[in-house]
Amino acid sequence: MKLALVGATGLVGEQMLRVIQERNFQFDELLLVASERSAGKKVEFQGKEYTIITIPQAIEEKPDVAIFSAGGGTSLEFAPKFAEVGTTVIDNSSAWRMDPTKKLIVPEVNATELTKDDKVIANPNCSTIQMVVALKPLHDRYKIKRVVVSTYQSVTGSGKKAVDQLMDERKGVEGEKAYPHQIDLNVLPHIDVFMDNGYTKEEMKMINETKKILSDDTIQVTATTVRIPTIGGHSESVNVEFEEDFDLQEVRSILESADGIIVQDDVANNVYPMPLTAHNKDETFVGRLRRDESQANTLNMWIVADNLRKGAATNTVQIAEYLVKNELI
Ligand code: A2P
Ligand code: 11C
Repeated sequence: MKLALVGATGLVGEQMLRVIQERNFQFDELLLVASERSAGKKVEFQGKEYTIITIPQAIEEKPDVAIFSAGGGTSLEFAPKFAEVGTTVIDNSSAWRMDPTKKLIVPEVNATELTKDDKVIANPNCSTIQMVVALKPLHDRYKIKRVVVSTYQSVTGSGKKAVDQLMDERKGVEGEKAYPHQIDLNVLPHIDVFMDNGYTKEEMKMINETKKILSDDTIQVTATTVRIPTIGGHSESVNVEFEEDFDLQEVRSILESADGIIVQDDVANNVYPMPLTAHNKDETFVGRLRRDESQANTLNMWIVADNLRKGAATNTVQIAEYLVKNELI
């Protein structure tokens, strides 16, 4: 198995290497790929020194799997070129997600859709992934009618430049800006670009990707996505209206037995999910489970996950693990 990591020097790429090591994902050969700027640089991984190569060099090597985390433009241009030489691409950008010919996969939810013919597989947006992990088992039992979500998202979702902006502002030093405003001691109701309908692209991703992953266009979703000065992970306040009524104890036990979820819900002892405690973890954490007393059949919950892990690197590596395990590459 020849594995290529495209965007190996980025925040998600670095996290991919950690996840590959921790999960002991097996490969025979590893290609670390980045832009011309990084080509030739040395990176140490599992006691071995690797030299960063460029995308054209990696295509010549015809890897079996290429995990992409190098931005949408790079994916649009190069994922098909890898596919042409027989590589299965798992792409972390938004480039292919809503393409009807491409699968949008969260392993706990819909990995069984994958076949040998899927040469470009899309990894969803981080804030969508953690939400659908929690929604899926509840949707199966009570059928979701409508979701209202507000997010509290980590600066790590915007890449290295944004983490530097937060840290520079903390230290009071001038530096490059990833956001149009100060982020330290502030909250920005603005993630990605604004669209004609007044929503941001991040909000539209949550709306459209959720329907595609759950294979149900009838689910109504509305979202407000917000950047906060934290680095551990994304948090979400999620209000879900079901077709059928639920029992809160049953909701808790469904979530407790679902794959990839840890329920942290003991308010008497101040136990609930937080970015600080979800940081560097692969699971999705769910808490603050309570009935919405203003409306029938409606649940409130709080969902937190490390956006660079389950929201990106972990989900992608899990897709690769599924492909290997089911002999789809
Ligand atoms: P590089 O470090 O050489 O710029 P982040 O989102 O954290 O900034 O990371 C982006 C990642 O995508 C980096 O590894 C970056 O490499 C890589 N990248 C950006 N543009 C290209 C490109 N045209 N070809 C290959 N890798 C790219
Ligand atoms: C953020 N969700 O937190 C974004 C980052 O479509 O993969 C990931 C963007 C994407 O800013």
